[in-house]
Amino acid sequence: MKKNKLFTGLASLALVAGLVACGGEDDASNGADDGANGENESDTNGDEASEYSSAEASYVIEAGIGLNNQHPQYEGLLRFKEIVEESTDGDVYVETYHSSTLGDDRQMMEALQLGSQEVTIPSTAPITNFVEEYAILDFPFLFPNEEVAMEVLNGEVGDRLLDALEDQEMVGLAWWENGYRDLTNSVQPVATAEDFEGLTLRTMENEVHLEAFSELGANPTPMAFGELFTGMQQGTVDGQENPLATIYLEGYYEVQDHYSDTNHVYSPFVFLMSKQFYDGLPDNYQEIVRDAAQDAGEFQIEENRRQNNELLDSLIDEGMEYTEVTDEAREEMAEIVQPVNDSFAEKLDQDFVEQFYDAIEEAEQNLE
Ligand code: KDG
Repeated sequence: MKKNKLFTGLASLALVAGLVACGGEDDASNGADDGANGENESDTNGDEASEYSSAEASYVIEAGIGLNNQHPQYEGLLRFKEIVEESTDGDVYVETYHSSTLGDDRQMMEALQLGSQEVTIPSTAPITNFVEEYAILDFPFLFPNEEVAMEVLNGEVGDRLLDALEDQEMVGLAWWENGYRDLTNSVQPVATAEDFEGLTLRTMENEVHLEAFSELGANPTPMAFGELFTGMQQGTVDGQENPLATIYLEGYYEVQDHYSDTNHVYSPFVFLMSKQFYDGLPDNYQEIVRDAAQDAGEFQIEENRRQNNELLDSLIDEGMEYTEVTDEAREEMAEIVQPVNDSFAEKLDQDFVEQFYDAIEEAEQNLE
């Protein structure tokens, strides 16, 4: 199990503070040799091998993600495709697109709202621009480990967040996992909170991230995921933060020197479907896509955790310098950003915030 090496129990601390204040066919382990941006060039974006065809299907799902075809997220998407096509005997056909071919997270969500794209699976951070409650998921140092996070997300409070998407013309079918985010940069080793000073860091489009990194002394700048590799290559940003699997499989070692296991925030993915499309499916197909998103998600989560846990040596082999971040250093970072969590928590529905922190506490007890 990958733990946030810091704080079992930090969530309860945050609770007090907050409330007082207010299938792929690809080998996913070989990003190193696959050319620019860690991609496997043999892949045919949009048209993965299948015994079915879009021409014979009654429904076609265009599913796009930002990550490349080496990432477990894409493997999960291929598993979704396989289950859906087999269960409907090809009557629902799934076209899969990776590497932001259909746009960045925000553009793809907007396309879902319009009904011009059917599926995307973003990290939760940019969803905050559509449903403000999602901000809570990106509070730094919130979840003590992945199991607690998943227990919370698959419980009532997670359902509440998924239900809230419907007003935004999207249906949340399942929680998938990106994992704990770590830091890379090309300027200096980052071991302590002080080392963030002056670093220009690409962040996702999310106010919590922007404020938290500012609080740490960095210069955060929001940028679409698809522009990040070039941004680092050209020196527009000094660094970025993402889970280890992304860092390795996207080939960031080609343009970054230092990696630190900050584990500063747990990042979930949400499997989103266009509401317009979902509502137009017959009941039995709605059930099939729901179950398929869940089942493919279980596979994705397992594979994602395996890779997040195993890829450090490969990253070092590629020449990145690894700086281990101690629990004390994480604790200091957490203290510095806690006021950001508290001020965002104050802006949200207090009932929801309380329910959310209670759910973390309960999940911790259940999983002890
Ligand atoms: O496919 C998911 C990506 O589009 C994105 O959400 C990855 O965490 C991410 C980031 O840093 O933008």
